[in-house]
Amino acid sequence: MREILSDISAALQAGKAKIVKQLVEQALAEGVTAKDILEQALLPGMDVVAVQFKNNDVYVPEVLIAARAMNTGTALLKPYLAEEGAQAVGKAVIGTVKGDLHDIGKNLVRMMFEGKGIEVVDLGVDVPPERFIEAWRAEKPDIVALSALLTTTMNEMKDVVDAFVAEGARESVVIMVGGAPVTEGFCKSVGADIYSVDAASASEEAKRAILQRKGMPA
Ligand code: B1M
Repeated sequence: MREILSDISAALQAGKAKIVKQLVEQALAEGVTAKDILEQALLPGMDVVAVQFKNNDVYVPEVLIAARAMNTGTALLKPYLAEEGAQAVGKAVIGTVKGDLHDIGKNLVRMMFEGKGIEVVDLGVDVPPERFIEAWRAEKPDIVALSALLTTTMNEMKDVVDAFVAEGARESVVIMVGGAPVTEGFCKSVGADIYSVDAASASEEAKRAILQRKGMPA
């Protein structure tokens, strides 16, 4: 099992999406769990790319193809990350904030939400505040989930919170924030409700918040 996990990680680092796909399918067929594939192959593979990027050993094009390979791999895990018989508990609107094109973490949060039975409307990346408001009007979600990976774009989260205040809708949604530069203190400072460090805890917090809103036992 270790060997196939390190092969998946190596293929991801090399940006070989087709090979990642084949190996992830093979690992699943061999009984390796989706959680192990995510936590012991895909995420560590992306961590290696992140360090190389930071050190200028690789550049945007290489990172982009590695990111595509990562998204190909995680998409295959989606059905396996869903909880057995998870019932629809509520609805979330999710997006990466304006100016930010990073979507791997946001996609993981979406998958984990879906795994908890939360219906997700995914607005994609580079989403301006007014688009979150439009989605709120159309979808009436319980949760609005914001992702940001850049120190320059995390401040957009405040603009989204402010847009909900201006709309008179702030009390009608739970606003969750996350992404590498985001912290609990930042969450409080922009007036959001919940900060989560990773996708798994975000989905647990989201489910708890939805059940609480509906007065159901968490
Ligand atoms: Co970008 N990039 N990037 N990049 N990139 C970072 C973020 C950076 C830290 C790399 C570095 O220099 N060390 C740096 C930001 C520095 C800073 O702001 N201080 C950076 C930079 C500078 C840039 C560009 C400006 C580079 C350039 O053009 N010169 C540019 C900006 C483009 C833009 O957005 N406008 C850019 C571009 C790109 C690519 C397009 C090449 C690619 C993105 C492709 C894609 O997403 N489809 C990319 C990538 C892949 C990265 C790194 C290497 C990896 C990010 C990632 O996907 N990690 C990243 C380095 C790093 O993070 N160490 C980097 C894996 C993912 C699973 O983790 O997204 O953190 P993450 O999600 C986590 C948690 O944060 C959390 O859950 C996940 C884990 O379960 N989470 C949430 C995320 N959202 C959440 C929401 C929640 C709760 C939890 O609730 C709602």
